[in-house]
This record gives sequence, C-alpha cells and structure tokens, in this order.
Amino acid sequence: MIKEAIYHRPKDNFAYAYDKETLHIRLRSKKGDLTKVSLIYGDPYEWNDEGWKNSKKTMTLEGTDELFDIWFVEVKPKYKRMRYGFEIKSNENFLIYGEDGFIEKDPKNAHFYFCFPFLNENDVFNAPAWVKDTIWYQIFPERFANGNPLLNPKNTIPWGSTEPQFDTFFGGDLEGIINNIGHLTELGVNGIYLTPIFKAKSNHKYDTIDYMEIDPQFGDKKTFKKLIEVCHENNIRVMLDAVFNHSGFYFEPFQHVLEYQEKSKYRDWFHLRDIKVKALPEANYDTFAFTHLMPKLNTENEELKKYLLEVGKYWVEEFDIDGWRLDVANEVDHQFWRDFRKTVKSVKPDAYILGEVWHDSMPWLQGDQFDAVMNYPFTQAVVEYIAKDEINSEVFKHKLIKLLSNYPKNVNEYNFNLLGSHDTPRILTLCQDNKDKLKLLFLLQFSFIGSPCIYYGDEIGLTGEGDPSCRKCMVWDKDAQDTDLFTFLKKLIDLRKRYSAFGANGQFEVIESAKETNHIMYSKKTVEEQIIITINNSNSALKVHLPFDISKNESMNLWDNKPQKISEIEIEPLSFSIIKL
Ligand code: ARE
Repeated sequence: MIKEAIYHRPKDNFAYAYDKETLHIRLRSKKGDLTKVSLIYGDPYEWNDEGWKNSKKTMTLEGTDELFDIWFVEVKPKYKRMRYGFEIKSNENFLIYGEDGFIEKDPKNAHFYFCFPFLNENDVFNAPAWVKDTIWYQIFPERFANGNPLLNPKNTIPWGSTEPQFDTFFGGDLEGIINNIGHLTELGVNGIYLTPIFKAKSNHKYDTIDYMEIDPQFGDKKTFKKLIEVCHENNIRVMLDAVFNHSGFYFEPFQHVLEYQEKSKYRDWFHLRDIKVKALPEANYDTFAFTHLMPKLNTENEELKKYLLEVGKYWVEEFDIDGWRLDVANEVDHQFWRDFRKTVKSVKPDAYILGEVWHDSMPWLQGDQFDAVMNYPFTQAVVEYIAKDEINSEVFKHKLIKLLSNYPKNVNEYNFNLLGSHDTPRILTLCQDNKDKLKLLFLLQFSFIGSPCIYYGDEIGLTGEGDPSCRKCMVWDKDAQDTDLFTFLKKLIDLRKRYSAFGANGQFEVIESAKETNHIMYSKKTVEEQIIITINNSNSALKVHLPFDISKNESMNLWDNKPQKISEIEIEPLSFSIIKL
C-alpha cells in the first residue's frame, strides 16, 4: 500500500455539506492501489472509554485520473455531525486511516479520527437555482450590433469593415442588443453576460472612468433600463462585469492623485509605491499586469470599499440586474469579496456572483464568496482533446475526473462552462475551421455539469485569433452567417431544456474511453433518466456497445428522434450519438 499517496482533509472538496443534511466524503489513493475503501463513522459525542458506536459504509470509486483513484460516499448523519475514519484494503494490507495517520486496529482514541464538527446550514454552498437552467450568451457590446449611430464615437469606422485592432471602434451599443433580442430567444438563450458597459476610454471598457455611468458610446441609463426590461420580458437574465481590481487611468480619484500627489484624499485608494506618483516611463504604482492605464485599487481601504460595494448594490437595486461577473477576481482580497457577496445578496438574494479565475478556485467557492468561476480548466481540457488533438480521450478523461473531483459536487453544478471568450482565440479557429469538431465541442459543453456560455458569434461561425481578432463585429447578414451551426446549437439547447439529465442536474460519469479509437462515452443521470453520449473524435467510423441491455426498454436516439433497439451503435468519423435509456 502506498500510504504517502493517501489523502483526506475535512472541509474543502474532500468533506463538505452537499445540502443541509448530507455530507460528501472523498478519499484519494494511488491509482489501482486499494481494493476496497469503507467509511467508518459515528457521532462524536457517542464516545466512551471502550471506543465508539460506529457504522460502516462502502465507498465507491468516483473516478481515476492520471495518478489517483478518488473514492466517494454520501452520509446523512443523524445529529448532523460526524467522527470518521477510513478502512482501507489493498492486496497486502488492511489499515485504518484517520487524522493521526495509519493504524492496524481501532485505537479507541477520539483524536485519531477525523471530525466534521457540525453541518451548519449557513455554511452550505448555496448558489441561485436558476443558474442551472441558464444558457448564457456573452456579448462584447462594442461588437454586437450598432443600434444607434448617433452615439458612435468620433473615430468609428463602418461595421465589420476591417479586422479589429486594439483601438478600433465600430459603434456597437445597448440599442443594438435590444434590437436583436430575437436572435437570442430563437437560439434558446436565457442569460446574457455583458463585458463592461460603464464609462471608460477604451473599446473594451475595462478601464473604468465612472462606475456609476453607462458609457455614452453604449447609451444611457434609460436605454439600459429598457434593455433589462426587454430581457426580463423574454426570460433572459442579465449579468454585468465588475472591474474592481483596478480602475482606469482617467478615473477621477486617480487623476486627483496624479494632480495632488500625497495631499490627495484618494491617495490610499491605490497601491502607490513612491511619494511622487508617475505613470511613465514606468508606473510606480501597482497596476493590472503592466498596464499603467489600469491602476490597481486598494480594496482594503474602507472608503474605497464602501464606494465599490455601493456600486455593486446600485446596479442590482436600481436596475434589477441578475448577476455580476468579477474581473481579475483572484487578485482582489478575499475579505472584500465576502463583503461584496453580503451586500449584493442583501438586495437580491438570488443574484449570481461569478468570479473570473482561470485556475483551481476552491478558496473562492466555499459558499462565502462566489457562486461559480469561469471554468477555464474545462475550456483547456476540451480544446486540447477536440480542437487541437493534443491529448487523446484517455488523458482527457483523466483531466475531467480531476476537474470534477477538485470541487464539491454542488459547486460543479453551477460552474460556468465556456469554450472561449473575448480573451481567447475563437473556438472555430482553434478547430482550424473544422465545423464537425466545433459541433463535438458544443455537445460536450452543453451536456456537461454546470451552465454553458456561448461567446457571441460562435453560433454563426465567427473566427479569429486571440485579442483583438476574437472581437470581430457580429455578422447580421443571414447569407454570411453559418446557419447550419446555429440550427445545430438550437437543437442542442432544446435537448438540454427537455431532458433534465442532459443538463446541470445530470451526474456525469465516464463509461468508456480508449486512446486507440480516441472516443469517449459518458453517462448523464438523474433519478428519473439516464442519457448516454458517445463522442467519436477520430477520422474513422466507430462501433461501440452500450453496456446496458436496452432491448426491453423504450430507448431513444435523441438526436435522430428514433427508437434505439440494439446496444450496438455505429458512429461516423467526428460524430456522436445521444441515447436515452
Ligand atoms: C490588450 C492586449 C495586450 C495589450 C493591451 C494594450 O491583450 O497584449 O498590451 O491590450 O492595450 C482588458 C482588455 C484587453 C487588454 C487588457 C490590458 O480586454 O484587451 O489587453 O485589458 O489593457 C489574466 C488575468 C485575467 C485577465 C487576462 C487578460 O488573470 O483576469 O489575463 N482577464 C480580464 C478580462 C480582460 C481584461 C482584463 C482582465 C483587464 O477578461 O478582457 O483585459 O481588465 C493564463 C493565466 C491567466 C491569464 C490568462 C490570459 O491562463 O493563468 O491568469 O489571465 O492566461 O492571459
């Protein structure tokens, strides 16, 4: 037995409250090392000198990644608290594992065991339920549609007339979004995420000048109110982008600092490194990356914090927005986000708080800060497997297992799964314009746990390398749109809405993967239904057997909408099958 590979730690993703009465427990061990794992558990207070009154439950193998097996069990402790340890068996050994390490038999010592002290309802991760049923659509307002040319900034050039550069303006605005709501409802979208819309200098608006004003290029508060109303009438939620890690260079308090230097009352709103503040040739204050145009805000300063929290509250309270996406969320202090959550939820308890963190994000997903993060590790894995063919389905499976076991299950159910954004190359371009590959990616994304987000234009075949090319103008001429992709996605969205197992609620389990054929078969399951999806990411036709006897069932091929009587399926190259058992 490889003891050093065995790991468990209470709280985090290894022991957490799934709901107000259920605990989930996980244990990690070296891949293939243990033959059986059981949880032994009892109440911490039912304990005496002879030991403890315990029960035992066999743990199941939740999944295997490249190096480890992850074991899982669900328990509902009668008094909402639990003392516990693990009985672990390998071919040679039998040991008990607890907080104090490994031992051969019950040490009858409370300290040896792990403890989950109490399942307090307040600590249960609790994200807004509507998010699970949401199909997000990300809009970069400058490039979606120009609804009111009167608002065009001076240097605006005709819509789509060139490849966008860092400083190009095409005049997209809020009216443009309002005018095209029909495009979103037809597709089946019910949530939009707008990159920043507050007054700023650049075309992307991540350099805020005024957090309380809509950028005049985009419209005014009246138009924004109308946008929210129109969206809500169409059952579309609206999420805005909060850029609180830094302000723009032209944010008044920063200009005040530049002018009055150490005498400025806003001095402590920023992270200044020197008495004489200067921006060039090199900024001597903290910034986002190395951009002097984005001075980092000192969110530990009480006055600034009060101001930003007011901003967070204002747009929710006055305009009824439904969520905030938090820019560069991992560089802002945790305490700020705790207070932000309290403030926002105090005015709208079911507002969605989504952090932009590209990496493992457990510290922000404990229930006290974010409801979800942008799931870039998912993006990375699917892009490597399908778009770029850099990894085979076996490695891809390992990545998915790791991704899923990195978080509590209830966290995974709300994650924000994207194939790309305004910060990454267009997904079709990553697929080298291969639409069949893009379709496989859409299928994976829409059948995964969490809520999917479409980056505007991906549904009609927009292309482009990274920023700024991934921010081309939306194409509205139907003849120039890829309507086949649109129809494909619409059908997928419809399936997701019709079958609960297909979407966020369906537990995800890999059934089969093989590097030789490069296919993956996985199951999405709820208590009521089970759907089996097979993806053939290869240039050869594939024959697979569903490991279920379906002859007696009323199984359906959901894509072709035909009964499925036999468990053998043939799948064309770069194609898929979706079977409901
Ligand atoms: C752009 C160009 C620069 C250029 C600059 C000149 O990308 O190369 O020098 O313009 O004007 C916004 C704009 C960008 C702009 C940037 C700076 O949208 O167009 O840059 O401001 O002016 C990391 C962060 C993550 C961040 C990305 C970009 O962790 O938070 O970098 N994303 C947000 C927004 C951006 C926005 C900003 C932050 C700033 O979504 O749109 O940029 O407000 C790895 C790392 C990640 C890293 C990621 C991407 O995976 O692990 O941490 O993200 O790569 O680089």
